[in-house]
Amino acid sequence: MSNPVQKNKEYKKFIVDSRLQYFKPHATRIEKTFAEEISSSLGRNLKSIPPKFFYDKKGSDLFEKICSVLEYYPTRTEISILQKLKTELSLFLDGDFRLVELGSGSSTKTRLLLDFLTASQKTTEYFPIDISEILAESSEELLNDYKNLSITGIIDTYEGGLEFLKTYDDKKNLIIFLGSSFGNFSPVDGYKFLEKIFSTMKPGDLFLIGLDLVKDTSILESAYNDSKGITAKFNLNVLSRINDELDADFNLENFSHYAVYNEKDQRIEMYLKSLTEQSVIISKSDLELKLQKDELIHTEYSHKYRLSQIHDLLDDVGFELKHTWLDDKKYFSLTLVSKN
Ligand code: AVI
Repeated sequence: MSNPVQKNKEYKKFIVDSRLQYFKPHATRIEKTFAEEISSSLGRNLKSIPPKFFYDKKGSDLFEKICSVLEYYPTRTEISILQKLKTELSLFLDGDFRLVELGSGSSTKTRLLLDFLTASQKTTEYFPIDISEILAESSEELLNDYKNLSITGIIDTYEGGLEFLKTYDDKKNLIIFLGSSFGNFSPVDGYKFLEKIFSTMKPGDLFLIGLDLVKDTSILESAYNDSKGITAKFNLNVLSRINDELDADFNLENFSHYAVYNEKDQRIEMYLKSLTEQSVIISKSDLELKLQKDELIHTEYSHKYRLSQIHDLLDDVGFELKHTWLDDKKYFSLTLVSKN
């Protein structure tokens, strides 16, 4: 990355060339450290590890693999909807839009939208918001492939990036949040997050959200218990990460992956199950963790929705519904809303 050349409020601006720039917050923000978050989430009676910690380099690679296992239908289904949606999107775009993506996303999905936007606009700006600096690698390929594209990356949390966008300029934004990542929030946090997106948007901006739908329990449970065991590796990898980064002594052989669908709460619940009574030291969190045999450490919720719930939720926040696209099997949805 090049040298910082300009400051914008509490962000530093890094100009790489005329088509690529990044903003990164100064390190002065007070955020809880990994060690502190693990100390409080594993120090409770009902033990948990926040799912955002899945995504170190190995975890992100494993997630990429999950996306192409046979049982995990969401990614390929969402791609199939995006393929048919992109031409219909023009009905809802009046004028030029910047593409703002929460998460730097799978390039296949981003590219489907960029294909359409760069073909129909003279120039297109892509604004990925992502805490990981992986942005740098994918940007180069995108700039090579789309000559009328420029990229402004925000290396920050989604909330931080949205706050940044709010006062950035007057251009119209098409904000996308794909992959049913929204389903990993708790309902309360999810609602707050939608309010945050809504408050960021100017009248005329659009928001496209991809959400997984309620379906047969067997299909859902297979998607999170794939036969190749990739999801299990992904789940267990968070313990390796804690071992490496927080100086802990989890023995991965003493844990198993457990994922089950809770019909009442409409969510896959993912846990790590302790296979024996054991104690684990997490040095940097200053914690001695005591686990009973069969005790569960919660690692993720993945909520599933009914169409009416999606529409009610978006409506409650204040969005105006434009359109929902589905695949033939009605497994997955993409909903476009606006702020008027
Ligand atoms: C990132 N997120 C939407 C995935 C999901 O389906 O909830 C994470 C995942 N966990 C296990 N498999 C995939």
